[in-house]
Amino acid sequence: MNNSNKVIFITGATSGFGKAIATKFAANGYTLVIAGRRKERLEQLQAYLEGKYNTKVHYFAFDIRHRKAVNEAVQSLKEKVGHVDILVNNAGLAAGLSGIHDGNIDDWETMIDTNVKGLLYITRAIAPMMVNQSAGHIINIGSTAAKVVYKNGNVYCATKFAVDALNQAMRIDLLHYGIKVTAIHPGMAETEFSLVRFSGDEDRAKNVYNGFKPLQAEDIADIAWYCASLPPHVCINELTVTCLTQATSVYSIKSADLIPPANTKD
Ligand code: NDP
Ligand code: 8X3
Repeated sequence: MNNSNKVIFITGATSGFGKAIATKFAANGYTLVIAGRRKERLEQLQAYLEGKYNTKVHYFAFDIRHRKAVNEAVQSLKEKVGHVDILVNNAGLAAGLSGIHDGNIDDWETMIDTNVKGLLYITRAIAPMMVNQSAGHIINIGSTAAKVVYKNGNVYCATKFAVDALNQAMRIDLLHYGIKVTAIHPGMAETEFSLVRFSGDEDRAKNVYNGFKPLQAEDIADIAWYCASLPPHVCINELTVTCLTQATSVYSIKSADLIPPANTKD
């Protein structure tokens, strides 16, 4: 199918889910707009995807926390690309894992400014384009942390509860314009997420995923693709997805705890 006139804008495309979603949609012929702070990674991904999939990739390097930078990037996007069919609000992070009584307030501000305010800045800038088109799809990346709070997750979970609420609110506010809104709420996935959360401590980050097979970024990209390629009259409002061994933010097991098939000879 020729999707080259379709444009997807993905925030947080320099790694993890965003990069995998960019790759998936490039492979399916979309024109891409990718964003993140790390310009070299955006340049590399642009060159790789354009070379491999013969599709057009635009990139914008900016910090989603800076409203002026967001608005400038979107203005430039309007001039270069003209329209956006799909917005993936993916950029986000957890910083630290501490009690409400001893958490780092700078970390709290970083998470709120990125996961909530940054998402709002982008949405406020792009949604009017979709409203003018009376068409579009916003995919918000939430988390299992948007559904169930876990110990020391306090502010990260609060930002993701906010994403859940905003997802529901967007669906209502944009309903009359034929704009789809979908939240994908992933559980534990091995990306750079834990490395960022634990300030580059590789051992601590790896340890989060020890003893089970976590979600991979490509799993979320496949799901985003599925949500985006449904017939026009079908909208997935939200879905929660975890690996086999995780039920919620607080209930997960190791692969070794999976009960093998009963011995039929007994
Ligand atoms: P990664 O750390 O691999 O990717 C995060 C992306 O967000 C990067 O591309 C990063 O780009 C971007 N980003 C972070 N801060 C900013 C900022 N201030 N301005 C612009 N871009 C920013 O993690 P994931 O792929 O796992 O995370 C993607 C989303 O998924 C996040 O919202 C996260 O909360 C959520 N999530 C992750 C889960 C997991 O277990 N991995 C599970 C559930 C949800 P750069 O640094 O270049 O700016
Ligand atoms: C990221 C998954 O479990 O670390 O949202 O909160 S978790």
